Amino acid sequence: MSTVIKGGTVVTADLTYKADVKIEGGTIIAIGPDLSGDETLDATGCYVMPGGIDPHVHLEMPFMGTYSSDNFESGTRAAVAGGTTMVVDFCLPDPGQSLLDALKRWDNKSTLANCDYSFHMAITWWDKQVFEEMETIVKDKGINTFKHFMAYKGALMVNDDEMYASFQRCAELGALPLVHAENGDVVASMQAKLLAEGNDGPEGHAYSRPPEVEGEATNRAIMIADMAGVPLYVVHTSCEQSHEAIRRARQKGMRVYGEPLIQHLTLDESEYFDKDWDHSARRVMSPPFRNKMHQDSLWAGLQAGSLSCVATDHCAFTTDQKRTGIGDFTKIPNGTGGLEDRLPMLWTYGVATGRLTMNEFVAVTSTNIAKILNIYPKKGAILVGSDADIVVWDPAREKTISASNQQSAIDYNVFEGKHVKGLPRFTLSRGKVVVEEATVKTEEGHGKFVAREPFTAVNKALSTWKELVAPRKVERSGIPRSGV
Ligand code: DUC
Ligand code: ZN
Ligand code: ZN
Ligand code: ZN
Repeated sequence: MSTVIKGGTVVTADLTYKADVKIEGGTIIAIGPDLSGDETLDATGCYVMPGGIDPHVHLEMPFMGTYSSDNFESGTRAAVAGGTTMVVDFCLPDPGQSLLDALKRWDNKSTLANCDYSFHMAITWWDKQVFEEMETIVKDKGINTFKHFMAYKGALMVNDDEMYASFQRCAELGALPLVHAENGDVVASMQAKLLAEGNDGPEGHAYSRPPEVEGEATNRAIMIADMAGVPLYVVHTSCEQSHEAIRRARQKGMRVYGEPLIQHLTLDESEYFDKDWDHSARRVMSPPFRNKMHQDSLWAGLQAGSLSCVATDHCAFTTDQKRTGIGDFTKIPNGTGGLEDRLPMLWTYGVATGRLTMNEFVAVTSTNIAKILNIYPKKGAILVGSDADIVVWDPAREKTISASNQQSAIDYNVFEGKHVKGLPRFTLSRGKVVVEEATVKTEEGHGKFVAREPFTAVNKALSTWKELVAPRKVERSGIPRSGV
């Protein structure tokens, strides 16, 4: 059975051209004029683009005393409804837990997926067992990325010695370290002070995580990665301080990647002030939303290429879950949704406003991520042989975002009321039509795990730190005796 996407304009990260796309057995088998097949999808007036890849989601994740409310079924259903055809979730071992045991839990959860997916492995603690298991994770389990939390003190946070050891291990194995860059010690101290002063509302969350804590941690992680001789991926880059550190590193030749979220690009800190408690608490995430200066910095980074991809950090909690933090903002589960809205919001606020070209849109929602994750051109491309993960994008289709008709399992949407123009006409997951007009036709379990090979290019040449050469032992004749 072959399918032809007919009459559309193919848009990739570097080309825009009229062509039909023919699919068979889940892959693209031909691209060109006047193709025919058993089934035809009408793409007249539409752009045929690689499906979105969201490199940062948390589905059914145990976190802050609860579980995020979208699981692999509802989360990937939301993804495809918005044109995203692959997600990367974070496998989070409990401190002390074997990485391989944690992975079994993630393997079980993900059997519900409606589209393809992969995992990042989190390093939440450190000892010889973790060091050894990392090799199995990379060589046998198809995971080439390790996440490090520099915040969430007393829970997920790793210290600098642990991070440096893990980064060096990543360098040996050809893996890429990721960081959640916020100074967890300073955050914990500011949280305690705010609470002691009676500042217990959701605005306290924003006050306790200023851009400086993110900038400091980003700088520190970049320096540590450089000394370890590995590239670095900074998740949810939300502010100029962090972006500045990334820009500077890239200018020096370091491979450092920054990932702004669609939420930080389009929502600002006013969400935490002069709004009712539920409104603000629903928008509590880390890092928090920032002001316009930071938003402009993120848009500029996407335009100039100093920031690489746009994600969601989709980690959805219901209003009831958020309310466990009434009287203590540090207990509000951190996280917001966005999987269904990432592409339409970025198109509306990025492409339609002229901030991004269509090709840049494809680059930052799909192709750049595929390259960084080492799955290009299986994913992130419209090429013969690529997986048929495709979104047929209708620039004339519009809607007002509302929780009342979203796929996510939660009872609100942080983008409620935003009008978007540009939505999928069709979404295809490995050739299967999973969205047609506004109808979602997913098949639970259709999604498959995507294994990712180690990076062969990772080597000591990545470091700009000249001291990596063997230390020279200095021979001295006269050594004073101690105490003299
Ligand atoms: N930030 C969030 O807001 N939620 C999940 C984890 C994170 O770092
Ligand atoms: Zn994070
Ligand atoms: Zn996250
Ligand atoms: Zn299937």
